[in-house]
Amino acid sequence: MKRMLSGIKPTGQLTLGNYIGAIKQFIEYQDEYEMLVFIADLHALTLPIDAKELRKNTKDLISVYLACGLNPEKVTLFKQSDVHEHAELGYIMACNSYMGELSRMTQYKDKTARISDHGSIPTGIFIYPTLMAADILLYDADYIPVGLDQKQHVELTRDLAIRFNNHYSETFIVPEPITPKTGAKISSLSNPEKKMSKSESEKGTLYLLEDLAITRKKIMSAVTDCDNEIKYDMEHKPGISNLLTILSSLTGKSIDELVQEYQGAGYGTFKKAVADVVCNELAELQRKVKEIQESNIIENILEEGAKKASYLARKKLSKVYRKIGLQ
Ligand code: AQP
Repeated sequence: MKRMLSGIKPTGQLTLGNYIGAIKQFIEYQDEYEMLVFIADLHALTLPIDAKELRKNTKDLISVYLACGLNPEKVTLFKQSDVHEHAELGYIMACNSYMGELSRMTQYKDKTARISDHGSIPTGIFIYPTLMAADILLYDADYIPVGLDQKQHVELTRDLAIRFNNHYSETFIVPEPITPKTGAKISSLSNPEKKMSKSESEKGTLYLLEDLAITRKKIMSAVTDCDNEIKYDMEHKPGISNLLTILSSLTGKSIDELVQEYQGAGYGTFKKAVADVVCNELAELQRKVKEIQESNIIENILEEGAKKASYLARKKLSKVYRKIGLQ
């Protein structure tokens, strides 16, 4: 069975972008692949985060994974910081990478551009992709399901794996990214040119666990154009195209079908339809999250997951140590 791995960082409240671009894919693939899904809590430290908030986000993230249908009997679910080999191989990957290639990463450029002129840029943002490469290569993952924003990091991981294999002999599987056909990039509702992000504007971001009256309000006031025609055109009508993508991802209907269905309906009716579908899906999700958080199953699941992941990680890291002369 081929292996698949992915993770999300608990940097803030999870968004509909994380759900459509990542989590929904994990659920689809869990029967087909041997899956490892982790909480990328070390990655959450790349920008300053309060300890209490990190703990809460971590608990919410594992609850969302379970509420969405990730089955711990099939999927190894664990916390990155519980498996110390991630940080160790991360260091080796940093030594195996070049400053030039890391500074070309789009996410690094975007995130540093957002830090004010006076702010210092944390080193963690710079070496984020080398830790991510370690996350992937530790487990010999064949496929990495990601949204478009993370594809470049998987490509760098491939380069690092090939470089290491060439230098020290065959050690790592070279992974391939998988992006969803629809929903690989969900945009902000208030600025559809930009990605919907945990750390972006609250008005443009739909949070999975927020009050649904607020969710509905944000969708009804999503930025669109003024020609009132429901049509997919990312360049000229990014707002409506984004809403079509969201609706298509959640209903399973194709964009063409939806365009036909809402022809002549007007933006108000269309937005209401999107809001109904999103709110129904999130209401069910929120109900399950509450149930899981009241049930005390989380600790056991993470403990079991960490044991399984550590076993694999230890074996791989020891092979790496032998190759490079540390053992
Ligand atoms: N807007 C999005 N559309 C599609 N996929 C998305 N993902 C994130 N945003 C979108 C996918 O979610 C997974 C986990 O992402 P992450 O939290 O580890 O990192 P990120 O991509 O940096 O997510 P955010 O929400 O933008 O976090 P912050 O604001 O903290 O940087 C990945 O597979 C990602 O592609």
